[in-house]
Amino acid sequence: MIDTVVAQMIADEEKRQREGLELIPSENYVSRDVLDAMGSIFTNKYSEGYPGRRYYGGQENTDRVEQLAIDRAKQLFKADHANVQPHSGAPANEAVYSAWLEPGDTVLAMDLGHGGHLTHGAPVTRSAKLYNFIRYKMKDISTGEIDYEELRELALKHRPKIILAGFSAYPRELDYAKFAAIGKEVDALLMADMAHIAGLIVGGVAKNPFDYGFHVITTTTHKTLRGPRGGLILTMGTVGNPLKAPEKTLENIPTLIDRAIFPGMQGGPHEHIIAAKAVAFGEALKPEFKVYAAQVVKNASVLADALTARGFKLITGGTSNHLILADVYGSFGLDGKVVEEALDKIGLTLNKNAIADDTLPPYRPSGVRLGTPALTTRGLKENDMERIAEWMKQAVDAYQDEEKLAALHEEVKAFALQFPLPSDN
Ligand code: DSN
Repeated sequence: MIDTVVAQMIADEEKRQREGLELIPSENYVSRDVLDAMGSIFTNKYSEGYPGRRYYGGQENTDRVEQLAIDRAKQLFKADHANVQPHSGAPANEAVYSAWLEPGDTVLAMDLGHGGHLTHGAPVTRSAKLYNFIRYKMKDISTGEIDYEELRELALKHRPKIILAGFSAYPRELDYAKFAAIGKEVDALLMADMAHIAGLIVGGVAKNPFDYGFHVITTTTHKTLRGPRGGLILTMGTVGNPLKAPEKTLENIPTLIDRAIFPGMQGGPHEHIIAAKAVAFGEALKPEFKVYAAQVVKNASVLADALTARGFKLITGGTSNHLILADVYGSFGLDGKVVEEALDKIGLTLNKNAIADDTLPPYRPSGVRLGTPALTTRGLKENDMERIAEWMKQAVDAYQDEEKLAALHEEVKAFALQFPLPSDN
């Protein structure tokens, strides 16, 4: 690389990733093929529109690569249609809202403090200013069970146009059949934001909301799905001409969403990222990906037990997916920021996170959130989880002891270096 300044920054980041252990549950390591596609010459091309219906010339290759990404995504999720153009998860969610709602319409979504995502109606977002978000919660924080009775009462009272199942900090599986029954009762669009667990769904270790009658799935492509940073919307229904406005019916959802993405919200799609999505979807279709997804869940379960044995109080009492939420304030009297910083110092990366009905503020919440997708890609197995839990406990105990933290950091580094990055191949 000629720009040595940026080259140095890239080299430093690679070193950080190589020498540390990545526990942020929304992060992962992509393959060399995914990296190569992202860095490909497709970045030079404008291609507004969709395959076969573009507004610029020279689309013989973009059409092929985008169609391949669409076909693979449909196969992975058993969907009627896929829009592979969303730049990331937030615009994917906004596109669904804009396709189906009028300003002032109501959405019933999971409370942010109980695991929901910012784009599910946090007051600071653009969507929350346009639409009316009502929130459902867990019934019992010790098990994580959603309060489906309250969810139904809220749906009957507020008649939401969308019922949204999905989360960014919830360690249990949702009961999609219950969501679907309630959605049917009030005639709502059933939307699932599966950004965190998309890789687990296609890997066969989490349920697919389409099997329960959901109409739309949104996801990012870079978390458990292990692709480039981007978004994806999957739909059931009839695919029409995106250049013509169809009637607003559930059957027309694929076309309504295509139109909401382009020309509604975005201009030229990022075809280099779409090429990388096609590569990642191809990888996720291979049998090895099922083995990976199963190992992610096994590792998370063992890590949750190992942390519990060391005094970490886990929200919902454990995990059924890739994600763990620990109440470190309740466990050790240290807030999430202190714990995040102590672990950063030893090369274990995770994030501070609010817990349900947190009494501490968002920048200094009671919890930390961690998970196993990236560790598993790196090749770590169940036995290694004990070691990680032990390092976490030692770092918490020694959070003010810089010498001890430095010694732990050396141990983590020596261990991490035994596991190559997938992009080394
Ligand atoms: N930032 C993502 C996560 O970590 O869950 C969601 O937007």
